[in-house]
Amino acid sequence: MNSELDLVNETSAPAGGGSSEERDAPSQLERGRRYGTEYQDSPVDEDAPQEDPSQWRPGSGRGFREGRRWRLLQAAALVLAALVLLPNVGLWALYRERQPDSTPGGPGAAVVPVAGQGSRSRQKKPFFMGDGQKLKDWHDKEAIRKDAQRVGNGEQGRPYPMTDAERVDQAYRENGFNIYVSDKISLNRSLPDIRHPNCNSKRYLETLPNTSIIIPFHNEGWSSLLRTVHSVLNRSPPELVAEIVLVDDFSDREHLKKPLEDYMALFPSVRILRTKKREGLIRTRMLGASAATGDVVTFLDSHCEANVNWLPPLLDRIARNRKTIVCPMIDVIDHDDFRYETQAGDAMRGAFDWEMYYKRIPIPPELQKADPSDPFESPVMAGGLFAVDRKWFWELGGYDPGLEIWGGEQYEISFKVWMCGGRMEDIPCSRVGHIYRKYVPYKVPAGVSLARNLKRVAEVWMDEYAEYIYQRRPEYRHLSAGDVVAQKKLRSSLNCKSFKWFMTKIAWDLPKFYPPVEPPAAAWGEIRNVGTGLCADTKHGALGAILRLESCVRGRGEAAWNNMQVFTFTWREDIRPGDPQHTKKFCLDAISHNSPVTLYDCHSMKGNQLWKYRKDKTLFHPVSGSCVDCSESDHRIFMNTCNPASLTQQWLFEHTNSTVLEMFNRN
Ligand SMILES: [Mn+2]
Repeated sequence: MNSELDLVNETSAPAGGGSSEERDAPSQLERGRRYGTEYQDSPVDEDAPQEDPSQWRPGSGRGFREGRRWRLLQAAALVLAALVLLPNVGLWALYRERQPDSTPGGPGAAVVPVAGQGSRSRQKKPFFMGDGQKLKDWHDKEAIRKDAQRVGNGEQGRPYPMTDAERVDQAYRENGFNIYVSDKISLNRSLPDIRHPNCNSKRYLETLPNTSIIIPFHNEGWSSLLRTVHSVLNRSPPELVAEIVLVDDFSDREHLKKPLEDYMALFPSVRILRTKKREGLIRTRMLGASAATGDVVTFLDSHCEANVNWLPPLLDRIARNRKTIVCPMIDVIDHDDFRYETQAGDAMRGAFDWEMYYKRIPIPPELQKADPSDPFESPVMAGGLFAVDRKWFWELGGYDPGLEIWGGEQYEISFKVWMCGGRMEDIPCSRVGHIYRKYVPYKVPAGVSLARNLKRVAEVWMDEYAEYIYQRRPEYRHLSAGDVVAQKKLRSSLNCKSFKWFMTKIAWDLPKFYPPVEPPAAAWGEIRNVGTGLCADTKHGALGAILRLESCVRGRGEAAWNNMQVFTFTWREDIRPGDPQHTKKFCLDAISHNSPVTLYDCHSMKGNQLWKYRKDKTLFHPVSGSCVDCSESDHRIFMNTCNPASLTQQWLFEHTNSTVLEMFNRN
């Protein structure tokens, strides 16, 4: 859980624990790296997610002024048409049908007050699509053909050949990714079409709702922000884009002021809003949504690239069921060389562990579709990239306005939509790349607000399951969540189901990977070598530490402080520093039959972190077919050909649970 769009990953930490590099933009993605989201400040008025318009000012008056002029013209045209055509009801109806959808509100939108523009209503036939609706191929064949011909730096999503001058720290300092490289790549660069081949023949509804595309940003790089906008304009059917709303969260970089306004003046569908003070990501998104006029609101991060035909597959699902929130597949744009590739594992379900770290889990066979390119249900969104029917978003209360700065909001909206009568899907035929930053280049307030956000989500939505979090994070138990009365009222007025229902019907496969109650460990305590009488030690148990032999410190009081000799052989069949109640996220890891044993991020996928503690007291590593050995003279611990007769390959755990061990060894 981290910052902006951020997408997080297996190893990232929720609150406080995370280093700053874990916090990046929108929500969470995961990929063997860490990512985060960021932001926000004071809560929005609970009853008015539409915002106080005085909070906002249009960034460039142009957007609003021209919009107003256009609407005036349109109104005049309507009056004229009415005079001419009113008697002819049929013609009149036809005329209205053919009106371009440039009026705010859009089809089916109810009366929704919009920031800065007062309330409007629109009487058009409700946007409703049956399955009988005509389908169409939305691919822009001409654009695809032209893209395929492009050559140059970063084209086709290829890595940019970095020079030493471009590899310097300075290139990353302001953005957390290499802006020198970004600047060298065309704003209109082509991307590889890495969708499932079936996506090419997919047809979507001929009549789709249009969307406002909300892009919050804070001190974003020039080329990365512009490439986001260009990719959306280049790869979206224009009639589906009601507007692109850039929401500036109080940036101070010069290029984001007048230069950005001048540049965007070239694009009539783009408007810029600016906050008057730093609001944070969650609130900035809400502000963008409150000003939006499209039928649907689509949130993107400010350093993304939309891939081929990304929009129709999203809008199609919302057209068929307006209570569906949809997420594109989030691809990875490398923060060094900008190559474009899929996340590890590609299509997976969004989940969480009971410390509320965002996780991804495989799609269980029961939910796999005959066509793997079909939409699939996901319990939790990664965070920053999704589309939602605008009215439905506000019926759900938008985000909890009490969420601050950044983090936790993806759980809130996810739990809410599932429990309150909607659903959520990931759409494999819609792909958007996101730059996962190396680190977040600006200051993010410490973990306090994230903890508070998570506590709010737990208190409002998780019912008795909140207890599982408090057991792991006792510091959350007495933390104030602030006033959650309005959120609980919302939950009851929307007649939302219980969290137990969510865990049973939607995230039923999650406990297999992240059980609320940790199953018993197989062994724990010190690991003493029989041959040498010495103990396995990781010193401070830090990531990357090499396992070595040291004098056993158990019961030696102060001497133990400099060592880390307590390990747990967990139910996942990996070995982690720490006692069973407080294991670290690092696992004993070996890469070959003669490598040292090191601590590496736990991936929970067994593989090279899977160990067997056998009856002959050897620690067997199935992947390499070798055993843990050691040498008394230089205190090294290393993998070696198994020889159960060798005393240096025999190890004694301080405590064992024979039932669990037998179960493991039966596998
Ligand atoms: Mn981001």
